[in-house]
Amino acid sequence: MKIDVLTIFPEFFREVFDFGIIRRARLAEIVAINIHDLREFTTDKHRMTDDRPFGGGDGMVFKPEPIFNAVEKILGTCEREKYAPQTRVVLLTPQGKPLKQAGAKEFADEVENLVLICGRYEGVDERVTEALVTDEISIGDYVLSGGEPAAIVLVDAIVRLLPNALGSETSAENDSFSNGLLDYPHYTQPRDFRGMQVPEVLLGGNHAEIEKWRRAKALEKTQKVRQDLLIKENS
Ligand code: 6GU
Repeated sequence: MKIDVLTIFPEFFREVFDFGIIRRARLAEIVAINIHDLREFTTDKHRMTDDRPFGGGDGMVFKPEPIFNAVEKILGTCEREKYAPQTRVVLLTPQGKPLKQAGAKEFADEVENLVLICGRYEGVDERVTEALVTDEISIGDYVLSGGEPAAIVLVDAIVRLLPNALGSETSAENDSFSNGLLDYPHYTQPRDFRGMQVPEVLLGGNHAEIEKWRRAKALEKTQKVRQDLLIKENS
């Protein structure tokens, strides 16, 4: 998968993709991630990426031109209808569709070329959404000052699901959400830590009993903190 990120803060991404699973996936050429400075795609003297909103109101709005120029350079076209297959242009915005594990999985399974536009809270010229964007995504019901942290979250959620991104010692199958439940509790050495004991069932080696216990704990946890996961079908 190739991922191109459009941002006014390229420095924000300087080291975040240099660690752990994402680093390994990049080195193994499972994914290539390119960060683009939107300012490089401006054509005016002051290299302005934003301007005041028509109709008045607070805040600044991203101008369409730098974003169109950037997408045209990256994809060879700025007409959504002419994108190559398996290409998606995502606008990160609090107005987007909430990101879920199933959505990340769909991207990992189907997308070859991913362009991420980091919006800003005040907004992006609507013509970007109309002509370029295939998906608008939000990472949750709270406000971030820009789409950059959301782009990092989205990249992480997708890359770890790409084939061979996780080592054989880890697996995405048992992750929270992949089965509609939160994960079960984990314990490691020592058995007795400051008087706190590892549950007896985990020490016995009875794998059927261990599975049963884990399932019960996952359900209990989900019941307690995320009842919505049990009620609606939105893994
Ligand atoms: Cl994608 N962007 C911003 N600015 N705020 C958010 C968000 C995105 N998702 C949740 N809040």
